[in-house]
Amino acid sequence: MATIEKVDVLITNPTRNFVTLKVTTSDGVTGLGDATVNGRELAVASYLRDHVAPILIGRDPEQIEDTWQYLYRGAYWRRGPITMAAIAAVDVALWDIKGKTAGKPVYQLLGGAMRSGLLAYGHASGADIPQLFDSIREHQAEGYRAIRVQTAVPGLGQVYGVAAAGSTAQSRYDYEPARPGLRPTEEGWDTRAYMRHLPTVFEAVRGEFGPEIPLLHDGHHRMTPNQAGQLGRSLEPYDVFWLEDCTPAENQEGLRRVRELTSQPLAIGEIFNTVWDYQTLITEQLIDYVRSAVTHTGGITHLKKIMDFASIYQIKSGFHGPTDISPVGQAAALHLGLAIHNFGIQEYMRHSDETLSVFETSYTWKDGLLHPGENPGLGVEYHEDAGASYEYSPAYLPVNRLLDGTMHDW
Ligand code: GCO
Ligand code: MG
Repeated sequence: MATIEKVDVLITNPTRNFVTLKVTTSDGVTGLGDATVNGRELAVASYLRDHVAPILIGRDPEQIEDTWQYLYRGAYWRRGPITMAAIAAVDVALWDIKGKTAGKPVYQLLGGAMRSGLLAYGHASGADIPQLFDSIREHQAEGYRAIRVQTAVPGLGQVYGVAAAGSTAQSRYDYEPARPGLRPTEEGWDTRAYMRHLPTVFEAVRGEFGPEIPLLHDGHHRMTPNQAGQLGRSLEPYDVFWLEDCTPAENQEGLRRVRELTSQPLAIGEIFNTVWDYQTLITEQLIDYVRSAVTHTGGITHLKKIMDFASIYQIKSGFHGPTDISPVGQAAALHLGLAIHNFGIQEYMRHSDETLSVFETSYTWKDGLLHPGENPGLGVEYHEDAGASYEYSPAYLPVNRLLDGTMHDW
């Protein structure tokens, strides 16, 4: 029997920080897992290096579920983004190894392909309507068939989801919210101004681009349930595919109020870590899409359980896929998305060329659809020399204040 012989934590910064776990077996097979938690990267690196790597050595790499339970129950301190990202990295690396050992892509081990490709959406944004239209057209030219729409809000400065003014098409395409530096930058926020403005944006976009194209929007945790219900109602005429993170959903029951007020489809979960965060949302059908990333939700093993649970309630996937999910995390999401019945849509932002020089991927993007490819395992190679040439440097997500200075959700 092969055993786990070596566990390495690889940190790199090819335009943004990534933490990657590399597990090597006594047969020389390697597996990769993404352990990147944006803005808190070194905490997961230490968790893995100091507390997980030593207890993995000598274990059977084939025992994925047992290892998952060993790390989850064995920690005693359950859940949380750091623990669950660390467990996810191990889990995904073991699926990669299992695939390589079997000579099959991971999606085959999960039950095989349910579809020929995965519908993906990209991030269009603009400081004003003409810039937004340009950005939507650029996305359409890149092949996107579904597009997320974010704009600036009159009277406010830089806000979530909008690439900095004057950015080139390429940087607008690669919008990235974490900023390098030793402290978070601060943004200003006014929920009422946002709620007044957003329906006018969707009216303009539907007027220009017609009724067909799926349009999405991210509220980024900023509204109360009542406000979210009001916004959802005002978006109903524009057939918005989903309104994401309309409230900070720690209080799952709060979504009951949103559902009372609007039939607008809702997506939640990019900051969740376990099935327990979804329990009320799923059993009461308070959401339509699960937004988790494999990276932040305990890996393929746990996210598959969440999706099977969600399938009973006709809730679909909309896995998190911004640039802070590494190509390894993205590949894992694609294998899972291809194999589950209740796939909905996949978020997809292309990584920078520097990132792709460290992580060589084999997933494909064609006619608006992603596919994980046919290579055994996940299909991602990590070039360690290239990775080592990009040193970690601190970067933080911004913080948000209301106009009177009160700290608000970012
Ligand atoms: C999204 C997310 C991201 C997050 C980012 C934080 O919907 O893609 O909201 O933009 O803000 O992943 O690290
Ligand atoms: Mg989001």
